[in-house]
Amino acid sequence: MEKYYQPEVETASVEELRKMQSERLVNQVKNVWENVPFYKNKMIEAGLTPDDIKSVDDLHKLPFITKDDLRDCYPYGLLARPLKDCVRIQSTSGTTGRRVVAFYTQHDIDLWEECCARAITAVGGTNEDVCHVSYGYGLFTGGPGLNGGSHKVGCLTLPMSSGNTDRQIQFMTDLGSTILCCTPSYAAYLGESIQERGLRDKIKLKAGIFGAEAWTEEMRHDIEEKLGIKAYDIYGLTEISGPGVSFECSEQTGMHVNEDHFIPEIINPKTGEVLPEGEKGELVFTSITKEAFPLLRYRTRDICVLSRKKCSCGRTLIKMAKPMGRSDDMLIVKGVNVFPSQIETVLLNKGYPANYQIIVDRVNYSDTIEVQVEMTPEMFSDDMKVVSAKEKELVDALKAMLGIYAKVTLVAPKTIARSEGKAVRVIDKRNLYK
Ligand code: DLL
Repeated sequence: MEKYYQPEVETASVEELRKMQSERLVNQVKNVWENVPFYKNKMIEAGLTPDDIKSVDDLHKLPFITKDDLRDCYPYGLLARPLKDCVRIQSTSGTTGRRVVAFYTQHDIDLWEECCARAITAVGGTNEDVCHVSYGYGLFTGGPGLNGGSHKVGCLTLPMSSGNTDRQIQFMTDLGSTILCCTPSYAAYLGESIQERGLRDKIKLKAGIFGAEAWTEEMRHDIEEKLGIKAYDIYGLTEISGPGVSFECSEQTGMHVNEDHFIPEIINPKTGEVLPEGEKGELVFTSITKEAFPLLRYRTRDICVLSRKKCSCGRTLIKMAKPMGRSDDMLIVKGVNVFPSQIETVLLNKGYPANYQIIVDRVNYSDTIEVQVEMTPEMFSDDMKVVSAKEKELVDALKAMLGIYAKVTLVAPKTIARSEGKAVRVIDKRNLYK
């Protein structure tokens, strides 16, 4: 029997949902008009007042908001509540200049945790479960979000955070973890480590909630087999609250969007035109219940498809497919958001020419990133010691910029293929989006 955390919403009729969305949208638009000068100015520029937004049908009139807007408004420019009402911040994994800081009131945290509780309930979680949370804790939303959801469901919650695989496996076997929450890469790695240690019979896992990065159906089957579980997807982004914006159910064919809090739209990323259900385009969200940090028509840059096809789980919430790519050049490497432009900045600052290539791969379920950089004829040396020292200097500078290790290989002048059109800067061998 399918269980729901909030059946009155999760199985509401489409009409009921639309009514709820319309009321909340109208209130949210009034709220930002009154409390966030940024939105008021944007609406005035677009010739709008709050009276122009009477229902979800008017949503398309509102201007979009982008990550650049968030950066320009950093840190407090989009706050819709006084700071004294805010109790938490979370932040994206992006580094200097690209960091996004999201604010939460206690009410915002409660609603976010409810969204995560819906996800846990959808995979069969109850107060009899032991929920092992191996997403990172801290500024990243993964750990705190699922931790809160697990509490709401009443699971015994293990706030493991990421890393220390031996300890993870020990707690998992000693305490009988039944639900695992982590990135799919880490789940696959844990599966492998458990098999290597011959402990497959000692674990009691039944389900996993895996997200924060793209993963394929092949990877799902591999994880399911290695861990003997059902593997479910979960999606979210810091800007819109964190994990639990959408979640997979027993059907495992896409994620139900928590539409009572986040209205999804699909747009043509080039023209901004809203596309009909079933068409592929960029996913846009409007947060209609957020108090501290409401975003209206936020462009996620994730390429996706929405579907209202009837779901066998009984939920009526619209479903989004697994993201199929991005409309910008952001890479997610080891769970960290990386923009090629950040890498270019480091290279240029260190006096290298803009002839470089970024090669991303996944080896044993762990992401790797290599930057091949051409030396100028003046820098060129065939003394290995000199070259290694230069490579080390770049590795350190990239680590400081990105927060992760990137291998650097310096190559002789004119060895990186020149392109006749746009330079091919990134070779992503992971084939994550199929
Ligand atoms: O990754 C929030 C999260 C934590 C989601 C734990 C799920 C589980 P950010 O670090 O802000 O937030 O990164 C958001 O990650 O725009 C997508 O490109 C990507 N992403 C998140 N979930 C998925 C998924 C968290 N299930 C960005 N499949 C998003 C594919 C995903 N991509």
